[in-house]
Amino acid sequence: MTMMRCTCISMVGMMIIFGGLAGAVEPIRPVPVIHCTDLFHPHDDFDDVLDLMAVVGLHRRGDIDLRKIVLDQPEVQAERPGSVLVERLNDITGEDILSGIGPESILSALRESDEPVVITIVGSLTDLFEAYQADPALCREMIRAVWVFAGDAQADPSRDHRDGTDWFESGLEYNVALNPEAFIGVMRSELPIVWIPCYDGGLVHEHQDGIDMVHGSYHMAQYKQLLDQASPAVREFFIEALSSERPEGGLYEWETVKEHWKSLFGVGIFQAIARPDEDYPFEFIEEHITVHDNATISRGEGRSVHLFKRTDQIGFYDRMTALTAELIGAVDPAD
Ligand SMILES: [Ca+2]
Repeated sequence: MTMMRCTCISMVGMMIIFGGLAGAVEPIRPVPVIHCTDLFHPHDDFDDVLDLMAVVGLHRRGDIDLRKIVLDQPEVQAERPGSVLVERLNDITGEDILSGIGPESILSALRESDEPVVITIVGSLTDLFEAYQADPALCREMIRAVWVFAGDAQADPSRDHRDGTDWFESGLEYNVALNPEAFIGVMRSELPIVWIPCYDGGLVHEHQDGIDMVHGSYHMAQYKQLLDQASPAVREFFIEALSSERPEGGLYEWETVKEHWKSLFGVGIFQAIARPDEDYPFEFIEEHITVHDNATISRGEGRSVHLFKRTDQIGFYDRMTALTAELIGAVDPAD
């Protein structure tokens, strides 16, 4: 993001919403982060594993202080615990990153924090919504910003979503459809919101649909590029985690999976939490939104949010892939 271009947002406002201002070479104070995710093992969507690797990479690099991984959907966690993957990365890195389940795991991390925390959400908004309902004063005081990776930038997208069709005839984006009430509640809350819609105009039917988006984070990356700076231990973790989807068991061959492409939504964007002033293929603009009762959002009037916007549509996929590869490369093993 180019700070100078964001004339609509004051520098002071950006410093509060984001982590602070610092160049690439200057040491920065790690920004405390709670990462809320529908990470399961075996996974539903492997992008949650890559998001985890990205936030752990930021933690290892000292950009963020990853206070907790909050694991969405307790009933699924009981069967397919995402905590397994957090613990494996702890083993590799020597870190002791905590994981937890349910709204209390957010509230306890907020109570224990000595400064306001950034919350990132890449699954349903259930846990934060319930935490906010239980203790709105604590959330208002101790949450610096909520980075919401969910929804569609258009209230009535031209290409339908598959999910949540009982809420909205064209369907709701997947993370919204997991719990529309929670999405509505958080987006209407008094918490500062950084909104990163997953899509802009509906699902991707053709390659060009993904390229044309302005406010959607959707992008495609090839595994060999994402992992090109990964240590052998991290690549082994990646192959084991990805292979958990194989009904026949066993491990994928790297030579085969490295050619595969993956759709992603968060990953490299997390870098802007602590380093908002670097050169990214995106920026954040001030936008006013109205959150409708059917969990769609229209832009132009209503509450203020910081909205994700691509600034380099042609280069977006490649530059996002390079950003993410850098973060995965930072998940280096313990010495
Ligand atoms: Ca997810």
